[in-house]
Amino acid sequence: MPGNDTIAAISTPPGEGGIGIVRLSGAGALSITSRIFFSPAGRKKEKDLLAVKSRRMLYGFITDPDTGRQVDEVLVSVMRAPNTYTCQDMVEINCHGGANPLAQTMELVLREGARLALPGEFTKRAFLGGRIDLTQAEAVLSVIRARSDAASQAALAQLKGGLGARIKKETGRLARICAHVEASIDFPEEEIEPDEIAGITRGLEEIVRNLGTLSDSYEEGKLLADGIKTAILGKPNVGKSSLLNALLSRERAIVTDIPGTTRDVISEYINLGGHALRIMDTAGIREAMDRPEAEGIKRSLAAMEEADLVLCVLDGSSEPNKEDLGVIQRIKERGKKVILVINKKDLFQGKNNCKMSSAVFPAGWPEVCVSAKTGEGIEELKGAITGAFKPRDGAAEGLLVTSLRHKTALDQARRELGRALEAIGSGLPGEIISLELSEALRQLGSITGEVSNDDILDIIFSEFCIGK
Ligand SMILES: Nc1nc2c(ncn2[C@@H]2O[C@H](COP(=O)(O)OP(=O)(O)OP(=O)(O)O)[C@@H](O)[C@H]2O)c(=O)[nH]1
Ligand SMILES: [Mg+2]
Repeated sequence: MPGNDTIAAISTPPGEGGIGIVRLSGAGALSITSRIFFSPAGRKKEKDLLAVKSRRMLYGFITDPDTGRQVDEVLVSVMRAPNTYTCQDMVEINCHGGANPLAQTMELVLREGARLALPGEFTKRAFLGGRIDLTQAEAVLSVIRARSDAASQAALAQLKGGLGARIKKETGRLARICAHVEASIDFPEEEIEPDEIAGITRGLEEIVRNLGTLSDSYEEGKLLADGIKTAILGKPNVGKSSLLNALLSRERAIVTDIPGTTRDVISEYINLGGHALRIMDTAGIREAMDRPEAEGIKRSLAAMEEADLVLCVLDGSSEPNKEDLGVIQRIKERGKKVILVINKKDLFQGKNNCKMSSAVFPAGWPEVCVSAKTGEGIEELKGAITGAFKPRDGAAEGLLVTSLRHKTALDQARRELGRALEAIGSGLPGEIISLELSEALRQLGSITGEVSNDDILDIIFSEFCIGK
């Protein structure tokens, strides 16, 4: 059960805002607030607050009861257990959104008996109170961090319990099979018939397939959650920084006609067709002229390593040289997903006059001609980028696994089930099969939190902000 001491935190981000919220949860949430809640004229509103119906707001002043000094004009909302975010009594004090009113209100709340909440502690209480499973608790963070419509949608589906329900469905099936196998161990006279063995095998194979579909969705889910990491690569002066600026529609990176202008990786987010793209402009790759340039090129290559997509930029107004071929070769060796961007289209008329011959391009690399200067072809390039990451048809029925923790547990469960299937195939005794099945159940239970331990919970909730 969650602790029932009363926790409090400033739940809104630091800085100035229209309102700022101090949030309390626990058995003392109402009584603590009632002691510092007064009317504008300085009358105690303790009774009003203690008697107010759930989900109502009251107007008043937060006031130091010892000195009568008013701290802020507020609206206080009251939510009574158990139908609240944390399943406990909750109070939210809507202050003015400035550092001082919030800090002073917080100070009074702590003085009256609340303690400062740990990161994610409100959500942890919702989980421990049984209102949400662990996948839903983790989804709260994903909703907060979503950088695109698609990421929000995936996070909301998980928040509503979609992933948890899918896992629980497979867990239920597996638990029934496990019980059946265990019955045959406890009551040897109830030996499993050969056609029942075939049924168990089919059932387990189906579970393995379903878990596999979920696990395979991770690649897509991760791209959604983290954004598609896109590195712009090429030799110096081909227009990489100009391309970044054209994609962002603002002059973010320095552009000059001197080769070797960009020294450091410049990373920005853009939204493309509902997807977030983390786009990295890099230093041009060539034999470095000095140490800073050499360091820059090292970073360009590191950006390529971590990229999900490489935009390989060439200058279509000049012949390819060995520097271009060097860049192409490096990208090819790493087997990266790539789009060839032939830039400076304004300097060549149509493909015929393009000096870049397709002969130097590796087979299968899609090409887009653009002018970073005039903006021509930029929309086509955006289409090519989103086209490269279209979701697979029918993948996990719209559900995406976005957490490595979930994928790891799914894969572990699949391995255990694989071993159980082998054991069945080799006619090994029920005890061994049951052991593998139990371990698979434990792995699935760790995803939803039916099986958990304090260490795992601490790791998960420590990523949250204080006040959520
Ligand atoms: N005509 C024309 N010039 C361009 C285009 N794109 C870039 N340029 C010019 O090419 C030169 C180099 O552009 P940058 O964007 O700095 O090139 P870069 O690849 O980032 O160069 P480094 O940072 O040195 O590696 C500048 O003079 C740009 O104005 C284009 O589409 N058309
Ligand atoms: Mg540059």
